[in-house]
Amino acid sequence: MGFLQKDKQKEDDSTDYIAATNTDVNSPLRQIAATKKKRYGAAVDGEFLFKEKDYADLIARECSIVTPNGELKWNATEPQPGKFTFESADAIANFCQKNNIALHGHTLFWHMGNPDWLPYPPTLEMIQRHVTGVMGHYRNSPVLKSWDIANEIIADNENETDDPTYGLRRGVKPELIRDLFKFAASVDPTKKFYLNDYGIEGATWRSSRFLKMVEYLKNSGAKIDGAGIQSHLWFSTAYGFDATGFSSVLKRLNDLGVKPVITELDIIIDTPLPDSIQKLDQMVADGYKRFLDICFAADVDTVITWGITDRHTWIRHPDWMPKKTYRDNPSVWQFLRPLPFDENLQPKLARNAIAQAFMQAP
Ligand code: 9MR
Repeated sequence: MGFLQKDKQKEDDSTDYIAATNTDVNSPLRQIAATKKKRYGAAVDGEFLFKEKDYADLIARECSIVTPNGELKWNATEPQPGKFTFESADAIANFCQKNNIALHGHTLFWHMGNPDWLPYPPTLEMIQRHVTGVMGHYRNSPVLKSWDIANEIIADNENETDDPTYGLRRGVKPELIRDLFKFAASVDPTKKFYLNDYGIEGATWRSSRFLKMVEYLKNSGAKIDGAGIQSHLWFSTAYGFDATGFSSVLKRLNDLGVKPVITELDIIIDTPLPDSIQKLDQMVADGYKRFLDICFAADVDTVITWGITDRHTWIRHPDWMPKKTYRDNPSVWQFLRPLPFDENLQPKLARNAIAQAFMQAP
């Protein structure tokens, strides 16, 4: 029996939890996650979701939450000043509704994914118009439950900021982010609000600044419910993972009453690369298991991978990603296997590792 041929899951969350009592490692990840009152999901790309039925079926089967890859970014929703378009984002929202999947809104504020006319940072006036238009459109959505209010506001590194305290990107002031969060709460306080960032999965310069910013938002009375920990993780045969540092980031967030949420997980294997695809897949799987065990020990309840299949992954694209041809399969892309399903949508060791982590979660 093919892995994908089982019936699509159409239950609502509560029936997901009930149906979840009889799961095994091959059950849909959304159901396995539900046995622990958790969610599994993926970033989806509308461009493929409505063209590739096998991909859409896989998303519907496995996911209880999805994030649009690009459809809710500023360049998609407000391509001209004050002119809003929601066609592609709404198509994803409708898909979610049909398949009983929650939608995570990504993102209202970022330095990328913007139309050319938009300065960074935008003025507060531009931000308010944007937030009013976009959050307002989804105010009554039955599926959209959470927003990345701001994404990647911390500078890439300490040489690229004029702000030693919060480490914000040049030109961004903490007050602007506070005002953005406060304004968003005036438009739609019913959703969960996240501050989302990368490179905070350990004791790093970025994670210490991120935590300070979370604290600042809390102390200034802004509504902030969650911290989006993107988790584009890099592993290699040469270096490990800062488990202790990551655990303390999670603990600090929990202590602040800001829920850590894994928003963009994928695993990139850096050079030196292992010498076979099998070893590579095992490394990726081990990475998932190791990382998720730490997350679940800290009570994380939502895990979103950035894509679900190696067929569609952002890491194929940037020039700076490591590239290597394997002797046993001379395709230049073979080493890029960061996600739970392969290019043919067959489950990989990584999928099994994610399932095991959910099953073993406290
Ligand atoms: O995966 C996304 C890619 O297709 C887009 O071209 C790019 C720019 O909009 O954004 C990618 O997604 C990013 C996400 O929005 C924020 N964190 C990093 C993700 C990978 O680059």
